[in-house]
Amino acid sequence: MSGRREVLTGKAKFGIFGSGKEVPQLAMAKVFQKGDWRSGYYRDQTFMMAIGEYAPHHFFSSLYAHADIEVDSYSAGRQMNGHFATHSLNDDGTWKNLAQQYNVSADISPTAGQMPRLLGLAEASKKYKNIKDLDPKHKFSNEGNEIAWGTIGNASTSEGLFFETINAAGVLKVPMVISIWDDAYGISVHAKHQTTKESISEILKGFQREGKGSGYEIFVVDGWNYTQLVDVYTKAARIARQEHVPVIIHVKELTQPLGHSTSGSHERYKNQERLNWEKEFDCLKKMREWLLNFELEDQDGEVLKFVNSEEELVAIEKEAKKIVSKAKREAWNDYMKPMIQERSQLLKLLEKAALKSENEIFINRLKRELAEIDEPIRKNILTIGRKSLIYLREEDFKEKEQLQNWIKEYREIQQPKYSAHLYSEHENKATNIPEVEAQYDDDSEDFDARIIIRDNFDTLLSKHREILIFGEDSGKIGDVNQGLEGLQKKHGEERVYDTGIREATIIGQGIGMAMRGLRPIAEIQYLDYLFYATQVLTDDLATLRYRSFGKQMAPLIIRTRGHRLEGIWHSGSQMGSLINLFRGLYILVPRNMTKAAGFYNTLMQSNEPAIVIENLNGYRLKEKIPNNLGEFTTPIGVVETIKEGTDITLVSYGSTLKIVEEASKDLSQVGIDVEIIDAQCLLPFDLNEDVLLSVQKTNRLVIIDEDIPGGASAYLLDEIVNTQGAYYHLDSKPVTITAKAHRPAYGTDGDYFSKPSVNDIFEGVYKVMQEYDPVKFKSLYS
Ligand SMILES: Cc1ncc(C[n+]2csc(CCOP(=O)(O)OP(=O)(O)O)c2C)c(N)n1
Ligand SMILES: [Mg+2]
Repeated sequence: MSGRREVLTGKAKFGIFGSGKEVPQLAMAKVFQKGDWRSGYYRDQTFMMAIGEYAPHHFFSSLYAHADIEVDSYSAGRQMNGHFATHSLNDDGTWKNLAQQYNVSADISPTAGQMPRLLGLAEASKKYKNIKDLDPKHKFSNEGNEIAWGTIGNASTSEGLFFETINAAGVLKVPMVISIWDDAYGISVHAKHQTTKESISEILKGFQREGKGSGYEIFVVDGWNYTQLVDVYTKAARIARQEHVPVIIHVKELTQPLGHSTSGSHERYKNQERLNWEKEFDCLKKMREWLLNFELEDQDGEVLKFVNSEEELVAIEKEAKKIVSKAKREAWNDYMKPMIQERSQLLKLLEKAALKSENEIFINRLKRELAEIDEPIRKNILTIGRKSLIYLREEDFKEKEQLQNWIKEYREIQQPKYSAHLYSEHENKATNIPEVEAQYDDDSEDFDARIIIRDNFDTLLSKHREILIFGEDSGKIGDVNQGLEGLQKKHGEERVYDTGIREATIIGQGIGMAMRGLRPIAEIQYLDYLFYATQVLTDDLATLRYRSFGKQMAPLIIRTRGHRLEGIWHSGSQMGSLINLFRGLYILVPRNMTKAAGFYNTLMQSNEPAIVIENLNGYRLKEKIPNNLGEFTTPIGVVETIKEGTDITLVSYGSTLKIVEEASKDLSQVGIDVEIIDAQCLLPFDLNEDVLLSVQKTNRLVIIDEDIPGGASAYLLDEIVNTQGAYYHLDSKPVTITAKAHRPAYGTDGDYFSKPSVNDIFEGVYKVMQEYDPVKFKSLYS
């Protein structure tokens, strides 16, 4: 109720609480051990308090979105309240000892989005159990004894991710216990619209194991019955921990006493009968009755009780309310204090500047406006400060300079609170790993390029025990292109293995295992099928470091293949969508297998997530095998000039570069000398601004892209022209040559008419030169 009031009085924007789900969470907390993991959702407030990771002060601080990780330790105010997390990382980015602490993976809001990651968290236990010496210091695991505990609302089990995870965990046989908090509703929508037969345990019955066979143990229990809950949770923990058998606990008969959130009331969608039942069966009310009536005779015949009378219980409740009220006051004061100080600093500077300014009246008006705000926040402070500079723009005096400096500095201090930790900010961040060139023996010969990938993975698997590679067809046959040929046999089925066809949970496996100190390489067979996992990638993986303010990470490497393919579902070219949705990951687009292998080697020296898109049509092309496999690196965020030239800069990436190179030969025949730059990485792009240097020389720019118009080419153009400032050096309009707006048609002609061809590139570049010098370069078509 206290939290709700903070929203109603405007101190907090929104609130979502754990009411009606408290008692089963106590039972879960009882059996949750150090080293275990939770992957759950916004209702788990009681659980978090019961394991000691959520105090009343914290409860209010996160409601106010206190932007300080020491205060709102879940997200430093970046997430709504009720999104929990513990810290896996020290301030310097190194791992804490996860085996000796309670672990809560940072929650996300999309319903069932916690499920794929849960699978990986549970699978990590299996790896720590089955792979010898994987964690000799027991920093991550105690021989795989940890359970991954999932929680999910009844309505959220309607999501595909829930069913995909249930099936996959049954196949993998991992120590995962999923609790379903069933209050018969999802916001206002009743179970009859959500779940067949209105019962999730009823429809999951086919997963129940029989005897020693595979499958789940499934429990159904009433959420208000504390003793039964403790019994069920004790059994569930034993089965999952000791037998590595997944467990489902369907916790029924829970309620929504305050409705879903602060956004609405449940009287709007429940009838009187249901409302009466909810009052009667509120789990706290039932537990209170149980506490009052509890009696147990010990060996000496003495009767043990929790409380002796109703009055004693009321006194405890009163005391609890006092603690909460005090915490609320303190949390609010802690939240406001720095901002009140910051406001007075600005007010003083405004006052001084006003005295000198011809616009004194206006500045004083702004000052008054700020001073009159009861509870000023940073937006108020900066809005006024920045507006004042408009009035001062034509004046020049010391006090104005002080004001300007204060505003600049204030922004520099405040902005990171909201923007830091999208990527690693530690020394070994991926973009800090230096280039180590591939080296070759004098007599090195050309081989099918897949061999480089394969032998490089072989070296990495030998070097790093914590690497695990998995995906559809990755195990037995060593991937569809044989980049992993023979590696399962050599490194074992626990380390190189097949999965079902279920992209979202393949990524989930990777995220969860990466969060527990392993180095998974999850394979998505073709780039076009990555979209099944898009929600998991964009909502969970890409935001993890950001949403936990750098306190959690999942250094997952995703290996896929695409580039310049044919057909609607096999085009391999949707880079623009990745760039837009996957900020927080690195998007790497190597032009050949040596470059790709170099990226894997770079990533293994760092601890950040990335997607490497190999060229599907490059595995059988010939490349020489470097003699420093596992060691040479491709730097991240660095472009490479693959042909120098003077007339025009061409930027492209992936296997389109082969076509660009071909076109460049034709162009040189007509006297056009192009410079070709391989972008190599789309996120981040060209940190050294080498393309700018090239444009300074050529004064012309063409971007060639296999993606749709406005896709990755628009991004590259913006980066080069706006961010790098190439605009100032251009003598011709910059041009993008892209695929058509539709998905590519199939077949060779489909490709020719869908994606940029050698002709398209020749003509596009020629046109730029023709416009510049029409006498030398005659029009091709008129
Ligand atoms: C993918 C997605 N769709 C919709 C929402 C909005 N939403 C938030 S909670 C919720 C209902 C969830 O109900 P349930 O799973 O039963 O959990 P409960 O809140 O009842 O505990 C919905 C629809 C969301 N967060 N994510
Ligand atoms: Mg519900």
